[in-house]
Amino acid sequence: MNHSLLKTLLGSATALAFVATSAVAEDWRAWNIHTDGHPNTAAMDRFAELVAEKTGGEITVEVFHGGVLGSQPDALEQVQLGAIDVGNFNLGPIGPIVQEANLVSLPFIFRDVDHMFRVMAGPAGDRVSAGMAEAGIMPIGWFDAGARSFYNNTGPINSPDDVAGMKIRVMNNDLFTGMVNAMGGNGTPMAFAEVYQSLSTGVVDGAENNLPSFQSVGHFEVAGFYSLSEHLIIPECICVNTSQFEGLSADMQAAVVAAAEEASVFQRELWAEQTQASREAVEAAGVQINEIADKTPFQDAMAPVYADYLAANPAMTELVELAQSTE
Ligand code: BDP
Repeated sequence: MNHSLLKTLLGSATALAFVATSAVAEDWRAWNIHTDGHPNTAAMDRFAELVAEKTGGEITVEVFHGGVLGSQPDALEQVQLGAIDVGNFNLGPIGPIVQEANLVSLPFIFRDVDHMFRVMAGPAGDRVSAGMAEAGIMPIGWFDAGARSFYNNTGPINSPDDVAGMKIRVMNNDLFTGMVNAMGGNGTPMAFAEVYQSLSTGVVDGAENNLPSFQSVGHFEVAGFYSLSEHLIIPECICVNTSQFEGLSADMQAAVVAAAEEASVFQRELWAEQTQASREAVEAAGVQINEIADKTPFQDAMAPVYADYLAANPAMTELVELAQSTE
Protein backbone atom coordinates (compact mmCIF):
# COMPACT_ATOMS: atom_id res chain seq x y z
CA MET A 1 0.00 0.00 0.00
CA ASN A 2 1.47 3.36 -0.92
CA HIS A 3 1.93 6.02 1.65
CA SER A 4 -0.73 8.45 0.45
CA LEU A 5 -3.40 5.77 0.22
CA LEU A 6 -2.62 4.76 3.79
CA LYS A 7 -2.91 8.39 4.85
CA THR A 8 -6.28 8.73 3.15
CA LEU A 9 -7.55 5.55 4.77
CA LEU A 10 -6.34 6.60 8.19
CA GLY A 11 -7.86 10.02 7.65
CA SER A 12 -11.27 8.59 6.85
CA ALA A 13 -11.08 6.18 9.76
CA THR A 14 -10.46 9.15 12.07
CA ALA A 15 -13.31 11.04 10.43
CA LEU A 16 -15.60 8.05 10.88
CA ALA A 17 -14.60 7.66 14.49
CA PHE A 18 -15.32 11.36 15.02
CA VAL A 19 -18.76 11.09 13.41
CA ALA A 20 -19.48 8.02 15.50
CA THR A 21 -18.57 9.79 18.76
CA SER A 22 -20.41 13.00 18.07
CA ALA A 23 -23.50 11.13 16.87
CA VAL A 24 -23.80 9.01 20.01
CA ALA A 25 -27.14 10.14 21.35
CA GLU A 26 -27.45 10.86 25.03
CA ASP A 27 -30.65 9.64 26.65
CA TRP A 28 -31.50 11.60 29.75
CA ARG A 29 -33.88 10.45 32.45
CA ALA A 30 -35.96 13.25 33.90
CA TRP A 31 -37.80 13.33 37.23
CA ASN A 32 -41.12 15.08 37.68
CA ILE A 33 -43.37 14.71 40.71
CA HIS A 34 -46.51 16.05 39.05
CA THR A 35 -49.18 14.23 37.12
CA ASP A 36 -51.11 15.05 33.93
CA GLY A 37 -52.91 18.36 33.95
CA HIS A 38 -50.34 20.10 36.18
CA PRO A 39 -48.49 22.99 34.43
CA ASN A 40 -45.08 21.54 35.33
CA THR A 41 -45.90 18.25 33.63
CA ALA A 42 -46.76 20.07 30.41
CA ALA A 43 -43.64 22.23 30.77
CA MET A 44 -41.36 19.22 31.30
CA ASP A 45 -42.86 17.54 28.23
CA ARG A 46 -42.20 20.75 26.30
CA PHE A 47 -38.62 20.82 27.63
CA ALA A 48 -38.07 17.28 26.32
CA GLU A 49 -39.45 18.21 22.88
CA LEU A 50 -37.31 21.35 22.73
CA VAL A 51 -34.12 19.54 23.76
CA ALA A 52 -34.60 16.96 21.00
CA GLU A 53 -35.34 19.70 18.47
CA LYS A 54 -32.52 22.07 19.44
CA THR A 55 -29.85 19.37 19.75
CA GLY A 56 -30.87 17.75 16.47
CA GLY A 57 -31.72 14.59 18.41
CA GLU A 58 -28.26 14.29 19.99
CA ILE A 59 -29.84 14.56 23.42
CA THR A 60 -33.20 13.05 24.16
CA VAL A 61 -35.05 13.38 27.45
CA GLU A 62 -37.49 10.82 28.79
CA VAL A 63 -39.64 12.38 31.48
CA PHE A 64 -40.94 10.12 34.24
CA HIS A 65 -44.00 11.84 35.68
CA GLY A 66 -45.87 11.32 38.93
CA GLY A 67 -42.73 10.85 41.06
CA VAL A 68 -42.29 7.25 39.84
CA LEU A 69 -38.50 7.63 40.08
CA GLY A 70 -38.80 8.33 43.82
CA SER A 71 -39.57 11.01 46.38
CA GLN A 72 -38.13 14.48 45.90
CA PRO A 73 -35.32 14.16 48.49
CA ASP A 74 -34.32 10.78 46.97
CA ALA A 75 -34.46 12.14 43.42
CA LEU A 76 -32.21 15.06 44.38
CA GLU A 77 -29.63 12.60 45.65
CA GLN A 78 -29.94 10.67 42.39
CA VAL A 79 -29.29 13.84 40.41
CA GLN A 80 -26.19 14.53 42.50
CA LEU A 81 -24.99 11.00 41.72
CA GLY A 82 -25.89 11.29 38.02
CA ALA A 83 -28.38 8.40 38.16
CA ILE A 84 -31.13 10.88 37.20
CA ASP A 85 -29.95 13.51 34.73
CA VAL A 86 -32.47 16.28 35.07
CA GLY A 87 -35.73 17.23 36.77
CA ASN A 88 -38.16 19.88 37.95
CA PHE A 89 -37.33 20.54 41.59
CA ASN A 90 -38.69 22.80 44.28
CA LEU A 91 -35.92 24.66 46.10
CA GLY A 92 -37.46 23.79 49.50
CA PRO A 93 -36.02 20.26 49.69
CA ILE A 94 -32.73 21.54 48.19
CA GLY A 95 -32.11 23.69 51.28
CA PRO A 96 -30.84 20.78 53.42
CA ILE A 97 -28.23 20.06 50.70
CA VAL A 98 -27.26 23.58 49.59
CA GLN A 99 -27.05 26.27 52.25
CA GLU A 100 -27.63 29.19 49.84
CA ALA A 101 -30.82 27.59 48.51
CA ASN A 102 -32.40 28.05 51.92
CA LEU A 103 -32.67 31.76 51.21
CA VAL A 104 -35.97 31.12 49.41
CA SER A 105 -37.31 28.85 52.15
CA LEU A 106 -37.38 31.56 54.79
CA PRO A 107 -41.05 32.36 55.42
CA PHE A 108 -42.18 35.77 54.09
CA ILE A 109 -38.70 36.60 52.73
CA PHE A 110 -40.26 37.86 49.47
CA ARG A 111 -42.95 40.50 49.11
CA ASP A 112 -44.58 38.69 46.18
CA VAL A 113 -43.74 36.42 43.25
CA ASP A 114 -42.34 39.30 41.17
CA HIS A 115 -40.02 40.27 44.00
CA MET A 116 -38.82 36.67 44.24
CA PHE A 117 -38.01 36.60 40.50
CA ARG A 118 -36.18 39.94 40.75
CA VAL A 119 -34.07 38.61 43.61
CA MET A 120 -33.36 35.40 41.72
CA ALA A 121 -32.33 37.39 38.62
CA GLY A 122 -29.83 39.46 40.66
CA PRO A 123 -26.65 38.81 42.66
CA ALA A 124 -28.47 36.90 45.43
CA GLY A 125 -29.94 34.52 42.85
CA ASP A 126 -26.49 34.09 41.30
CA ARG A 127 -25.16 32.89 44.62
CA VAL A 128 -28.04 30.46 45.06
CA SER A 129 -27.42 29.08 41.56
CA ALA A 130 -23.66 28.80 42.13
CA GLY A 131 -24.18 26.88 45.38
CA MET A 132 -26.58 24.50 43.67
CA ALA A 133 -24.26 23.92 40.70
CA GLU A 134 -21.41 23.21 43.07
CA ALA A 135 -23.53 20.57 44.82
CA GLY A 136 -24.20 18.89 41.47
CA ILE A 137 -27.72 20.26 40.95
CA MET A 138 -27.39 23.00 38.34
CA PRO A 139 -30.39 25.24 37.64
CA ILE A 140 -30.90 26.05 33.95
CA GLY A 141 -34.48 27.37 34.04
CA TRP A 142 -36.84 28.82 36.64
CA PHE A 143 -40.49 27.92 37.16
CA ASP A 144 -43.17 29.83 39.05
CA ALA A 145 -44.60 27.93 42.01
CA GLY A 146 -46.77 30.78 43.30
CA ALA A 147 -47.20 31.03 47.05
CA ARG A 148 -47.89 28.26 49.54
CA SER A 149 -50.81 28.53 51.97
CA PHE A 150 -52.23 26.35 54.75
CA TYR A 151 -55.16 23.99 54.34
CA ASN A 152 -56.94 21.73 56.80
CA ASN A 153 -60.21 20.13 57.60
CA THR A 154 -61.45 21.91 60.69
CA GLY A 155 -61.83 25.59 59.87
CA PRO A 156 -60.28 28.70 58.37
CA ILE A 157 -56.90 29.89 59.61
CA ASN A 158 -56.79 33.63 60.21
CA SER A 159 -54.02 33.97 62.77
CA PRO A 160 -51.03 31.95 63.96
CA ASP A 161 -53.14 30.92 66.96
CA ASP A 162 -55.38 28.97 64.58
CA VAL A 163 -52.35 26.85 63.63
CA ALA A 164 -51.54 26.11 67.28
CA GLY A 165 -52.11 22.47 68.16
CA MET A 166 -52.33 21.35 64.53
CA LYS A 167 -50.11 18.73 63.00
CA ILE A 168 -49.17 20.17 59.62
CA ARG A 169 -47.31 18.32 56.89
CA VAL A 170 -44.36 20.22 55.45
CA MET A 171 -41.72 19.50 52.83
CA ASN A 172 -38.40 18.10 53.97
CA ASN A 173 -36.55 21.09 55.48
CA ASP A 174 -36.03 22.06 59.14
CA LEU A 175 -37.00 25.63 58.29
CA PHE A 176 -40.55 24.48 57.52
CA THR A 177 -40.83 22.42 60.70
CA GLY A 178 -39.57 25.46 62.61
CA MET A 179 -42.09 27.68 60.85
CA VAL A 180 -45.09 25.62 61.94
CA ASN A 181 -43.68 25.03 65.42
CA ALA A 182 -43.19 28.79 65.89
CA MET A 183 -46.98 29.14 65.55
CA GLY A 184 -47.53 26.48 68.19
CA GLY A 185 -48.25 23.74 65.65
CA ASN A 186 -46.41 20.53 64.97
CA GLY A 187 -44.54 20.63 61.64
CA THR A 188 -44.26 17.15 60.19
CA PRO A 189 -42.01 16.44 57.19
CA MET A 190 -43.47 13.84 54.87
CA ALA A 191 -43.18 12.81 51.21
CA PHE A 192 -45.70 14.50 48.90
CA ALA A 193 -47.09 11.13 47.80
CA GLU A 194 -48.17 10.31 51.38
CA VAL A 195 -50.06 13.51 52.11
CA TYR A 196 -53.47 12.58 50.66
CA GLN A 197 -53.74 9.43 52.72
CA SER A 198 -52.43 11.16 55.84
CA LEU A 199 -54.97 13.94 55.53
CA SER A 200 -57.83 11.55 54.95
CA THR A 201 -56.95 9.30 57.90
CA GLY A 202 -56.14 12.17 60.26
CA VAL A 203 -52.43 11.33 60.57
CA VAL A 204 -51.99 15.06 59.92
CA ASP A 205 -54.54 17.85 60.42
CA GLY A 206 -53.37 19.94 57.53
CA ALA A 207 -50.71 20.74 54.98
CA GLU A 208 -49.57 23.68 52.89
CA ASN A 209 -49.14 24.13 49.16
CA ASN A 210 -50.02 26.31 46.19
CA LEU A 211 -53.46 26.06 44.59
CA PRO A 212 -52.49 24.05 41.48
CA SER A 213 -50.84 21.32 43.59
CA PHE A 214 -53.65 21.41 46.19
CA GLN A 215 -56.03 20.63 43.35
CA SER A 216 -54.02 18.31 41.10
CA VAL A 217 -53.38 15.60 43.69
CA GLY A 218 -56.85 15.85 45.19
CA HIS A 219 -55.92 17.26 48.59
CA PHE A 220 -58.97 19.53 48.31
CA GLU A 221 -61.14 16.40 48.60
CA VAL A 222 -59.82 15.77 52.09
CA ALA A 223 -59.15 19.33 53.32
CA GLY A 224 -62.06 21.72 52.94
CA PHE A 225 -60.48 24.95 54.19
CA TYR A 226 -57.75 26.79 52.28
CA SER A 227 -56.43 29.92 54.03
CA LEU A 228 -54.38 32.37 51.95
CA SER A 229 -51.44 32.77 54.33
CA GLU A 230 -49.00 32.80 51.38
CA HIS A 231 -46.16 32.23 53.81
CA LEU A 232 -43.66 30.73 51.34
CA ILE A 233 -42.82 31.87 47.81
CA ILE A 234 -40.36 29.26 46.61
CA PRO A 235 -39.18 29.06 43.00
CA GLU A 236 -38.64 25.78 41.20
CA CYS A 237 -35.92 24.89 38.74
CA ILE A 238 -35.19 22.70 35.84
CA CYS A 239 -32.00 21.34 37.29
CA VAL A 240 -29.43 19.13 35.59
CA ASN A 241 -26.55 17.08 36.98
CA THR A 242 -23.65 19.53 36.84
CA SER A 243 -20.95 17.27 35.43
CA GLN A 244 -23.33 15.89 32.83
CA PHE A 245 -23.97 19.45 31.67
CA GLU A 246 -20.34 20.50 31.82
CA GLY A 247 -19.36 17.49 29.73
CA LEU A 248 -21.42 18.76 26.79
CA SER A 249 -19.97 20.80 23.93
CA ALA A 250 -20.63 24.54 24.08
CA ASP A 251 -23.26 24.19 21.33
CA MET A 252 -25.10 21.44 23.15
CA GLN A 253 -24.98 23.40 26.43
CA ALA A 254 -26.48 26.42 24.69
CA ALA A 255 -29.21 24.26 23.13
CA VAL A 256 -30.15 22.68 26.47
CA VAL A 257 -30.24 26.05 28.25
CA ALA A 258 -32.35 27.56 25.46
CA ALA A 259 -34.78 24.63 25.76
CA ALA A 260 -35.02 25.12 29.54
CA GLU A 261 -35.58 28.85 29.21
CA GLU A 262 -38.30 28.40 26.60
CA ALA A 263 -40.00 25.70 28.67
CA SER A 264 -39.87 28.04 31.68
CA VAL A 265 -41.59 30.87 29.82
CA PHE A 266 -44.28 28.37 28.81
CA GLN A 267 -44.59 27.11 32.40
CA ARG A 268 -45.08 30.61 33.80
CA GLU A 269 -47.90 31.30 31.35
CA LEU A 270 -49.61 28.03 32.22
CA TRP A 271 -49.04 28.70 35.93
CA ALA A 272 -50.94 31.98 35.93
CA GLU A 273 -53.91 30.38 34.17
CA GLN A 274 -53.89 27.25 36.32
CA THR A 275 -53.78 29.14 39.62
CA GLN A 276 -57.04 30.86 38.72
CA ALA A 277 -58.57 27.69 37.25
CA SER A 278 -57.63 25.64 40.34
CA ARG A 279 -59.12 28.23 42.64
CA GLU A 280 -62.40 28.11 40.75
CA ALA A 281 -62.38 24.31 40.58
CA VAL A 282 -61.80 23.73 44.30
CA GLU A 283 -64.37 26.38 45.23
CA ALA A 284 -66.88 24.71 42.92
CA ALA A 285 -66.10 21.45 44.77
CA GLY A 286 -67.02 23.11 48.07
CA VAL A 287 -63.67 24.27 49.45
CA GLN A 288 -63.87 27.45 51.50
CA ILE A 289 -61.03 29.83 50.62
CA ASN A 290 -60.34 32.72 52.97
CA GLU A 291 -58.16 35.78 52.52
CA ILE A 292 -56.17 36.75 55.60
CA ALA A 293 -56.74 40.45 56.19
CA ASP A 294 -53.61 41.01 58.27
CA LYS A 295 -50.60 38.76 57.80
CA THR A 296 -48.43 40.73 60.24
CA PRO A 297 -49.02 38.32 63.16
CA PHE A 298 -47.77 35.45 60.96
CA GLN A 299 -44.71 37.47 59.96
CA ASP A 300 -44.04 38.46 63.56
CA ALA A 301 -44.27 34.83 64.66
CA MET A 302 -41.34 34.09 62.31
CA ALA A 303 -38.85 36.20 64.31
CA PRO A 304 -37.47 33.20 66.26
CA VAL A 305 -37.25 31.17 63.03
CA TYR A 306 -34.99 33.82 61.48
CA ALA A 307 -33.04 34.34 64.70
CA ASP A 308 -32.35 30.63 65.21
CA TYR A 309 -31.55 30.07 61.55
CA LEU A 310 -29.11 32.98 61.29
CA ALA A 311 -27.47 32.09 64.60
CA ALA A 312 -26.80 28.59 63.24
CA ASN A 313 -25.91 29.85 59.73
CA PRO A 314 -24.25 33.26 60.18
CA ALA A 315 -22.87 33.12 56.63
CA MET A 316 -26.43 33.53 55.36
CA THR A 317 -27.00 36.91 56.99
CA GLU A 318 -25.54 38.87 54.11
CA LEU A 319 -27.58 36.95 51.52
CA VAL A 320 -30.79 37.48 53.49
CA GLU A 321 -30.07 41.22 53.71
CA LEU A 322 -29.29 41.32 50.00
CA ALA A 323 -32.65 39.72 49.18
CA GLN A 324 -34.58 41.92 51.58
CA SER A 325 -33.00 45.10 50.22
CA THR A 326 -33.71 44.16 46.59
CA GLU A 327 -36.39 46.50 45.27
C1 BDP B 1 -45.41 21.18 45.03
C2 BDP B 1 -44.06 21.21 44.37
C3 BDP B 1 -43.37 19.87 44.49
C4 BDP B 1 -43.33 19.46 45.92
C5 BDP B 1 -44.71 19.51 46.54
C6 BDP B 1 -44.69 19.13 48.02
O1 BDP B 1 -44.19 21.56 43.01
O2 BDP B 1 -42.08 19.95 43.98
O3 BDP B 1 -42.83 18.16 46.06
O4 BDP B 1 -45.27 20.79 46.38
O5 BDP B 1 -45.39 19.76 48.80
O6 BDP B 1 -45.98 22.47 44.98
O7 BDP B 1 -43.97 18.20 48.37
